[in-house]
Amino acid sequence: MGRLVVVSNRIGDPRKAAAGGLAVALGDALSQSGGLWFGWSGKINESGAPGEGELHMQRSGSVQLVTLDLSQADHDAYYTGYSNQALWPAFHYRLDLADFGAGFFAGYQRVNRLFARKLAALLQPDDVVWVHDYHLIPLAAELRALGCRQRIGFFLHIPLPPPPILAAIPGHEWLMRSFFAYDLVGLQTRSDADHFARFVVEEANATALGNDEFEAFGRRVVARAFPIGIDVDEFQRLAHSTESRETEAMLRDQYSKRRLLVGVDRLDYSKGLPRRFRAFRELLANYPENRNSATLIQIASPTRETVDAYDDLRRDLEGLAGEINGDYGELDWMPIRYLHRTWARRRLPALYRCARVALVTPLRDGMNLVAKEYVAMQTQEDPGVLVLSRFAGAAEQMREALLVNPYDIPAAAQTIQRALQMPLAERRERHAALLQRIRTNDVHWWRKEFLDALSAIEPRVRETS
Ligand code: ADQ
Repeated sequence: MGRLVVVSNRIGDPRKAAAGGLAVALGDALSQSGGLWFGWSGKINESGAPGEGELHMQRSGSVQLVTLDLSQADHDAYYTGYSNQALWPAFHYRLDLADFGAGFFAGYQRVNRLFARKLAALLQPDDVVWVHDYHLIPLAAELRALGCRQRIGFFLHIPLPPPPILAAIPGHEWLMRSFFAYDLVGLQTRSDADHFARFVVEEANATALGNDEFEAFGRRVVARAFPIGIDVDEFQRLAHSTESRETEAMLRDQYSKRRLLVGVDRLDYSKGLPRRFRAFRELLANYPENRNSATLIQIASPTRETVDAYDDLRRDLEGLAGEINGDYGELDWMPIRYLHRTWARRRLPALYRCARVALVTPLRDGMNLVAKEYVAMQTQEDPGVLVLSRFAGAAEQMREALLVNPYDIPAAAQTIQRALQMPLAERRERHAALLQRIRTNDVHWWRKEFLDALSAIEPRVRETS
């Protein structure tokens, strides 16, 4: 295989300790083959012209990190606008929250064209290009228009909704056609892959050729599920860090008489946080033995704060936490500890270890790595229980979790109660099965499966007309 070129909206420096599992896994692959990681620098040039941006190049070992500044207009239309106010809600089944402003779409196209122009100049003929996520769906089409014939793969980290929802997106024909400029499209789950297949066959008259291959618009594409995993070993190593050990000692001391439940999310409406808080309130109301005992620590990191829907959500959650603490709290016990901030990655293992139950209850999620991180951090001797939404991509693989419908609040409360009361033998049995699966299908497996599938595709035979 030639050089690996990874393209994503934001890039991670694989050598930085704070880098997450994804940055580590992609960094590994980039270092092995030598490579390049291309993305937005995170900087906005307020006086910059739309469709233009300055390039920055940096080395991290054998990996070249190339970033691009965006003008204010491009950032607002491409990132805040089309990516996060149109595609993100629509792909999470929330057409009611989607805003398809005309300026957004033009900005999305403009930035993808800009990325393609800058990237094409850096590509070598035998490079393998791996594009990530919904910000960059049309990138391959723009690269092909500039004459790039390299193998190009795409991975969608968020869900792909069923055809009736996709068909409601203005310009969906163009969006779906963009997928056919790739050689390989990776999705998180079999059900996402099934939505892709149904959509292209029903709406784009694609021919299903078998083996997950489709032909339309004079090109062929393979679309298949590659469920993303975590770096189990890296995460377990983090648990030995000084910060993690100190945090664990502090939590065990502070909460020695309580039963801890944990939630760790970005503060996003897809994560189902208000319903989670309501289910927790129902638990306290219906199962009084949990009063003065069960404590939910909810960490919700701020994201996309300029988008109104996120502001409404923040206010909702603060109100709910205040109400529940007011109704049920005691002088020496607060039912909900709600922290609206990012928790240092090195301290996450401690939180997972101390929690008897993890609540991972999104209304819709591509995968959800917190579910896997929680399982990785439990001890075999005395593992905690994962309560997992059936609408998280992770539910397809993690059947031994307690699966819940987050819309059914009384049933969710009942499931949390069941998790809190689960006998040790059952906890061990479920945990062993889950741990084995997340170990086998970890992030290194995911990366290898995807890149092997991409390498197996011969680019010259992809064009059918
Ligand atoms: P996210 O929506 O960000 O990712 P998720 O998979 O839950 O969702 O989390 C990604 C990482 O962020 C995890 O490693 C987690 O520990 C960390 N994280 C989340 N909240 C945090 C907090 N408050 N403080 C500190 N760290 C926090 C998108 C998709 C997911 C998909 C991933 C990967 O939306 O469905 O699983 O990409 O493909």
